[in-house]
Amino acid sequence: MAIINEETNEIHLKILVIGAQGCGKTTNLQSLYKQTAGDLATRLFDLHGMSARSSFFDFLPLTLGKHQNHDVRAHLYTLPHHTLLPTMNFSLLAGADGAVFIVDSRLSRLPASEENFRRLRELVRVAHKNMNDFPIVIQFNHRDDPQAVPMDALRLAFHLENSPTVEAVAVQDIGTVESLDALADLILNHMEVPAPVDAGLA
Ligand SMILES: Nc1nc2c(ncn2[C@@H]2O[C@H](COP(=O)(O)OP(=O)(O)O)[C@@H](O)[C@H]2O)c(=O)[nH]1
Ligand SMILES: [Mg+2]
Repeated sequence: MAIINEETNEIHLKILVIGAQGCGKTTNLQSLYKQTAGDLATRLFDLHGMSARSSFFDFLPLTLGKHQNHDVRAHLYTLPHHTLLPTMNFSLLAGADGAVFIVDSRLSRLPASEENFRRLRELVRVAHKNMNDFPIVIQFNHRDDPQAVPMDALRLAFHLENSPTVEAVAVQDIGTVESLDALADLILNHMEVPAPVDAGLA
């Protein structure tokens, strides 16, 4: 769940980046890291140097800007595809504020993305009971592939009510920041934020 620290006027969001193997989860985090590195509060990990660990999961903390006079900090986690299973990820998902679900647009990867989408819906139902309570942005990545499935077909296959969609080419930094921004907006717009401590001075 989001944590609001009223002493430091910070909001901490926990965001999952999920999708089938090879869809671009790590690349999304690398792209976000690259584009926001100047604003990073903490540089805990060098993502380029953690290929061994990234087979388990990736983690990226970053600062998103201000919301109602609070600094918004996001903690992004990616999960490898094979752990997107009810038993292992129930608590991770239950504690998350939202997710970017990445669809791999390549034709040959469609079955894997569809299987992941099915599992995601199952997990959300178990953890949150109602899909509408859990903000999800659907990112269609690998749009530069010559075999990319047309967007019309993808939008039909991967549709969630209230979920914004973003087209992306994560290796070219296209759509990565946009996806995170869209998700942060969804989460923050549904959150009750107390007046900041220094509101009187602002
Ligand atoms: N051409 C292209 N390659 C991409 C794109 N996104 C990721 N990749 C590449 O696809 C491979 C798998 O990406 P990765 O982020 O490791 O996938 P993960 O398994 O979901 O973490 C890597 O070689 C990336 O450089 C994209 O939009 N276009
Ligand atoms: Mg990865």
